[in-house]
Amino acid sequence: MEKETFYITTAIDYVNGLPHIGHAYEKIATDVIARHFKQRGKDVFFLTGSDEHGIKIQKTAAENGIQPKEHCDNTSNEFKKAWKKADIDYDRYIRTTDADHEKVVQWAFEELLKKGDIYKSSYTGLYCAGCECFLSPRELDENGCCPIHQKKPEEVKEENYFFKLSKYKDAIAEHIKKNPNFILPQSRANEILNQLKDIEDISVSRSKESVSWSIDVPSDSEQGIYVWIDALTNYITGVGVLDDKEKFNKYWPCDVHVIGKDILKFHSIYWIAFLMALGIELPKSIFAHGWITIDETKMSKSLGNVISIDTLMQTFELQDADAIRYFLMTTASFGKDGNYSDEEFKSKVNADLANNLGNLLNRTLSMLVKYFDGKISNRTMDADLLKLCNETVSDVERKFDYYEVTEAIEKVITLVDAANKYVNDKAPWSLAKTDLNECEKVLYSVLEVMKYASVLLYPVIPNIAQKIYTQLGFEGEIKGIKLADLKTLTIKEGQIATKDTISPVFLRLDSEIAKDKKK
Ligand code: ME8
Repeated sequence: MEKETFYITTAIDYVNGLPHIGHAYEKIATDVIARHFKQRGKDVFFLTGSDEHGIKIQKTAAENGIQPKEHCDNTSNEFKKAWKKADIDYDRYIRTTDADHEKVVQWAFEELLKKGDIYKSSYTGLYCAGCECFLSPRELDENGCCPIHQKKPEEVKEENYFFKLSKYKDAIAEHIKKNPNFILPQSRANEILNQLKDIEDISVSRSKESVSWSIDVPSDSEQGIYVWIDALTNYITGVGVLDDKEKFNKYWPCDVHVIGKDILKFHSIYWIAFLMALGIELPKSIFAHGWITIDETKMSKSLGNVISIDTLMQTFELQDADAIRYFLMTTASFGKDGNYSDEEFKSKVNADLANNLGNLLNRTLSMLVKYFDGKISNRTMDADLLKLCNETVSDVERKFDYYEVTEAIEKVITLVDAANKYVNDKAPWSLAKTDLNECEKVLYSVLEVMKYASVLLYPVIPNIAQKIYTQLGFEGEIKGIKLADLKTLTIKEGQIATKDTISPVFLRLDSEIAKDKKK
C-alpha cells in the first residue's frame, strides 16, 4: 500500500535580521509535528525557508553597504546554520530568490492578469515596511502608528496592479465556517471572519522605482510583484507546482501551514483568495501559534534582549538543542503566547528531563545491574502500566491530529510520572530481598515504559531519546521506529546493561555556570 503523504510548512523568515528563538520556536514545532507524522508511517514533506525580497530587505542591505542578493546569501546561511543546530530536519529550504520560485511567482501573476483578477489602478495608501503591507487608518493606533511595529506608515501614491480580493471574501468566509479545522486553534477563526468584513482589493505590485528588490511583473518591467504574493507562493513552488507535477500532485494540498498569529490574515485571506483565483485546491489547515517573549518582554534589537539558539547552547554548555526544544514546546500550550526566562528554562528541564525522565532510567538500570547483573530473563510487564502505555500512544496521536504539541508532550510526561510513582510504591529495592521475581517485573515494566516514552518524545528531544533507546539495549537509530512498531519492539532478553553503559541522559543545568557565562 502506498504511504499517505503529509505536507507541512513554516512561515519563511525575513532575512533583514538574524534568527532568534521566536523564529526557532516555529521551526521546532513544525519539526516536531513532521517527525511525529513520520512515526505514523506518513510520507512527510517539510518545507521551510526565507523571504528575501521587499523594501525592508532592500533597506537593510543598503544600510550594510552591500547588494541585496549578497545580504540575502549571508543571512539565509545564518538561518540554515541555526536550524542545523536546532536539529530541524526539513526537506527543502526554499529561498524566494531561487530561480524556480521566481518563475512560479511570475507565472501566477500573469495567470491572474489573464483571468482579469488583477487590474491596474492608481492608489494612495499608508504602507508599513515592517508588515510589508498597506494599513487602513482603522488599523493604526492612537498615535497613527502601526500597532505591531510602533512606526508611522509611509504615505505611498502609485499606479499599481490590484488583486480582486473582495471578490473572494464570501467564498472564504463560507469555507472557514464549513471547515472548523481550517483555522487552528479554532478560537482564531472569528478574528478572521471579522477582518473579512472590511476586506478590499489589495495592491499587488510596487513601482520598481520605489522597490527595486522585487520580482518583475513579466508584462510590465516598471512594476515589481508585491512581497507577500511572492512569499506565499513559496508553498506551491516548494513541491514543484510548475517543474514537477508528479510531486505537486503527490503532496498538494498542504496539510498544515504553521505560522505566527501576526500573519494569519495573510494566510487565511490573501493566500486563500489567491489559490481560489488560480483554481488550486486549498490547504487543509493553517495553524497560528503564539509569540515568545523574553522575561515577559517582546524581543527587540533596541532592548538588546534578542536570544538565539546559539547563545542559549553556549550559555548553558549544551551539546545539542534538545533542552531548548523541550522548553519551547512546553512553556505554553502551542497556539498561545509563551515566555522564556533562564530561571523557568532551568527549572523546567531539570525537573522534567534530568529528574523525572533521566533519573528514572538511571536508577532502574542501576538496580537491574545491582540485582540482576544487568540481565533481563523474565519479560513480564505490569498490566496496568502496559494499558497506560497503549492509551498514551493513542492520546498522543489524537493530540497531534490537531497539532496540540504541548498537550501531546504532557500525556507522555504523565506516563513517566505514573512509572515513577509505580517504582516508589513497589519499592524494588525491598523486593530484591524478598521477591526477586516481582522485583524483576517492576524493573522490566519501568524499562518498557521508558521505551514508549523515548519513542513518543523522540520528535521533541531526538538526541536524548536516542540515548535512552541505546541504554535500553536497542541497536541502531530510534529515528526509523514507527509508533506501530511499539507493540512488537521488545527489550531483549539477556544482558542489556552494565555499570559502564549506564550514564545520565541529561545533566542538570548548573545555574552557576550559566550565570557566570552571561556576565
Ligand atoms: O512574517 N515568537 O517573516 P518574519 C514566535 N516573511 N514567533 C515569532 C516571533 C516570536 N517572538 N517572531 C517572529 C514574516 N515569529 C514573513 C512570512 S510566510 C509566507 C512570510 C514568527 O521573519 C512569525 O510569527 O517576520 C512568523 O510566523 C515567522 O516567525 C517569520 O516571521
